[in-house]
Amino acid sequence: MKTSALMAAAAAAILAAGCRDDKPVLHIYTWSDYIAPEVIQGFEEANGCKVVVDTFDSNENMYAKLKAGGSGYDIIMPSSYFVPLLAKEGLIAPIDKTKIPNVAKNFDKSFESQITDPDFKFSVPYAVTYTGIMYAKDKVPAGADVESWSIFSNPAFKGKATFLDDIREVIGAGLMSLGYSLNSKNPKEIDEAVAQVLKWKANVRKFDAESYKTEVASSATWLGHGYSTDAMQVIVGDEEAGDAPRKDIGFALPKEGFVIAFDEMAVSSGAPNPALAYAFIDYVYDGEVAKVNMEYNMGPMPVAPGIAALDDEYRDQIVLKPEVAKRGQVLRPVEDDPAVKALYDKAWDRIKATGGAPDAGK
Ligand code: SPD
Repeated sequence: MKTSALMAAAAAAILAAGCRDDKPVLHIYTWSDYIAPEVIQGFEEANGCKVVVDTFDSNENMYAKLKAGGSGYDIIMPSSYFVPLLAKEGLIAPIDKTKIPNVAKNFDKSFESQITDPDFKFSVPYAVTYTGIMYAKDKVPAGADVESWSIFSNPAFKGKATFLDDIREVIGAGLMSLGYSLNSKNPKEIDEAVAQVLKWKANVRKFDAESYKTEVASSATWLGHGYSTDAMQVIVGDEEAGDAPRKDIGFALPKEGFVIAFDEMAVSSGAPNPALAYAFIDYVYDGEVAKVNMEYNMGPMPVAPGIAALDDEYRDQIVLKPEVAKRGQVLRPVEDDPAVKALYDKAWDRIKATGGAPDAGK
């Protein structure tokens, strides 16, 4: 049977009308692979609603979209260090704590020093990621130290390394490798960090905050500057999807220091459905929901009963050991100071404009 284009369009329209329902919709704007599908489904069933998730790959891109207006999002998940800027610009609304009782009940205070808004005035902490190096074990030459940022200058990785497309992460790696604070506001230190990153850039085929996850897994990339949650999801594998653990892939947190970055849940100031937004924030602070979410994410949420309930096989991979955690540095805001922001923006422009290895990824 042959169907004309018009008939096909009519059939599609009838089908769409038949499928339409009037459920309320919660729109979430977040990072990729960051909310367990079971959590979304559980929330939809419990609240008779539909959840639509859109993703961003950097705080800067998220901010640009919000500034352009008309996003229609209810919940936004900026990193903690970005919350002051969004609050200052009126892009997120003050939190009504009376609507999220699970947060006061279950927040794990041991994470308090890692967040920017400990009174939850504009945001509620969601989860934390650690930034390090995801690598293909069989490509690391004998004697090379994968626990050091300096591995990015090893010629064995020419055209096979990637950096996150993220201004604070990249400049921060440069700063920490030189022994400076991740949150430096010192122009001389930032200049030195740029020079360091440019040395590494001779090996780097691209800046990308998402593709390294699958590319290290397929050996298109051998060294990926990346987030702990993304790397651990690949390394541990998705049991239910039948993916075996990847023993050939490693993730290292460099000895010179690594980034600790909390991501938060904030209610958009133009939220079409703030009631559902609060219901979602409260839902993910339930201990059992948080456990499921953490075991999907492979990173900690500051939800005490959720951490207590983690299966032993996952606990060691999700919760950092204190001796490792002490090497980490928490990303703090610099973006709300226009002079410092301009310093970082200029440094980033120089990094992006200079050098780089030809794309050897294919
Ligand atoms: N796929 C999850 C990525 C989460 C990244 N969070 C931290 C970003 C700070 N630059």
